[in-house]
Amino acid sequence: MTLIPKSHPRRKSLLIREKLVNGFDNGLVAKEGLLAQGRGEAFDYLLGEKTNKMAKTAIRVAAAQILLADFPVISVNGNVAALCPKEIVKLAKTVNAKIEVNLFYVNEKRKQNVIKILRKSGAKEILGVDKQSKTTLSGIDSARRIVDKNGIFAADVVLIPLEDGDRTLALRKAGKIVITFDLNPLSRTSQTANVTIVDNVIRSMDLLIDASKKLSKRNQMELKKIVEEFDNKKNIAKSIIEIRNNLLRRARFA
Ligand code: PTJ
Repeated sequence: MTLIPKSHPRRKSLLIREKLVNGFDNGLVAKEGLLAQGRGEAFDYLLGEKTNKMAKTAIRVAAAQILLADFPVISVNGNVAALCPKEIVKLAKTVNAKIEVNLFYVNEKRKQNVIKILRKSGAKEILGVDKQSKTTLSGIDSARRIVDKNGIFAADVVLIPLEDGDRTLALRKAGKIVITFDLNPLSRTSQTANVTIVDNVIRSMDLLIDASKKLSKRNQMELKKIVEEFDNKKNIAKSIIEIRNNLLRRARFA
């Protein structure tokens, strides 16, 4: 592991990067996952590397939406397994959701490594493992359409942090309510999801757990109101404006 001095101005960001590199070395993260991280870093930089008001609003709505679900499922890929496996397990327990390993770049060995880290983090049941319960989402031709018929396929609400646009679209077409974490407010996933948390998953997963705990005391009517009052497109637009404002502020001092 590279030693990052405590005084380094970009220490936090570099430590997140290290998690991904370690995840890659330990067979959790795909090569493409490192590129996805780089893209995320760029947007995080432009967003000011903090959880903004819009992300906090989306987190609250996401918590309400998951608590309203009959059958919520959290989809875990290589990047998420490297970044926040403990938080995934904690969230699943808090909101009574299933966990499904669902890789974009299909690779059996990597899948086993993801399962191992989730088990080590306390997960008892992990879906997407049993070959007998494999089924396919329509609308995608590649192997990426494979899901678990007792998991994502049956879910009404799916949490898909850092997802590919094609599959997000396929999930929406299959009638799922989709929640995502995506630092790029312009991505197809961000634009297609029902609730988009434009923030670094490593910062906001804990906030989603906290919001879920808080809102679990509310009744269904109150939760529905939170969801109904939310406009995802408007909220994403505010994040894009935030990026513009951050750039203008920097340009003034350049
Ligand atoms: O492990 P696999 O095979 O399932 O592959 C996972 C990746 C992430 C490689 C795969 O789903 C993929 O290629 O995703 P994309 O299409 O590159 O999209 C990832 C999105 O997540 C991009 O819009 C990034 O900006 C964003 N992103 C990257 N890191 C983070 C992030 N969003 C939130 N938090 C991050 N840490």
